[in-house]
Amino acid sequence: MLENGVSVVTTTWNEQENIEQLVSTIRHVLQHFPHEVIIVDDNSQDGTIQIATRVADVAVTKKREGQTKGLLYGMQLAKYPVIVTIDADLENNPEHIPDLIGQTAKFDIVVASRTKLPRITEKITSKTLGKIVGVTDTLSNFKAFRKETISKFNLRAGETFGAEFLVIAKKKGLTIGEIKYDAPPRRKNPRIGGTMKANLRILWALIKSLVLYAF
Ligand SMILES: Nc1nc2c(ncn2[C@@H]2O[C@H](COP(=O)(O)OP(=O)(O)OP(=O)(O)O)[C@@H](O)[C@H]2O)c(=O)[nH]1
Ligand SMILES: [Mg+2]
Repeated sequence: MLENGVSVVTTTWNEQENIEQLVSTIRHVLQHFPHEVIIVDDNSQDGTIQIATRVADVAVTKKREGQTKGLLYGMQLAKYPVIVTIDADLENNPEHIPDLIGQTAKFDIVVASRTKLPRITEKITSKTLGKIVGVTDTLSNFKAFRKETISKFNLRAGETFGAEFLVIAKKKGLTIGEIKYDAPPRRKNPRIGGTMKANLRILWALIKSLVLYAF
């Protein structure tokens, strides 16, 4: 799978401090294989796009639409047969990419699940949706899948931190596998909005995903 090439897609919102390290780790991990890094930036105000343009293979900037839409946008630009999506803030360690891709021989979609989910709302969401989609971290956007599956993903719910992706996969009869990894401790406060807002957004994502699954 790795031999045929990998497109790594990430989205950024004010990731100026992290983007260079992320890209250099990805390149190091994939140094023996054809690969590209695609960065979709939502008009960050901290100069992320300037760094992204220098270090990525493809860097695009667009209006603010959230991570979920950004990932879908980036996937559509991918040129290799396998796609990996990853957060840019170094919470998803690129060292796990080969392991993740290895599992795409067996599953249509492979999710890298964190062994510990820090927020109570993440635990509730993953317990509930996990029963449907069969993975323990349903909000993980660290995933691998074949490019040909993208055409099936007509995301409708807006921001669901990746949960809608898995719900659609399940409804379309795609197989979903997972690897588990220890994520670094989460920063004390979410970068975007406060803790309360982050929890509400997660619960809202759960409700939208359940509705989409039901109808
Ligand atoms: N393009 C784009 N990327 C975003 C947006 N919001 C978040 N991201 C990126 O999506 C990834 C995950 O976002 P985070 O803010 O770290 O979300 P999180 O990991 O659930 O929350 P934290 O606890 O704050 O780390 C990071 O790479 C962000 O830069 C957005 O509106 N647009
Ligand atoms: Mg994060």
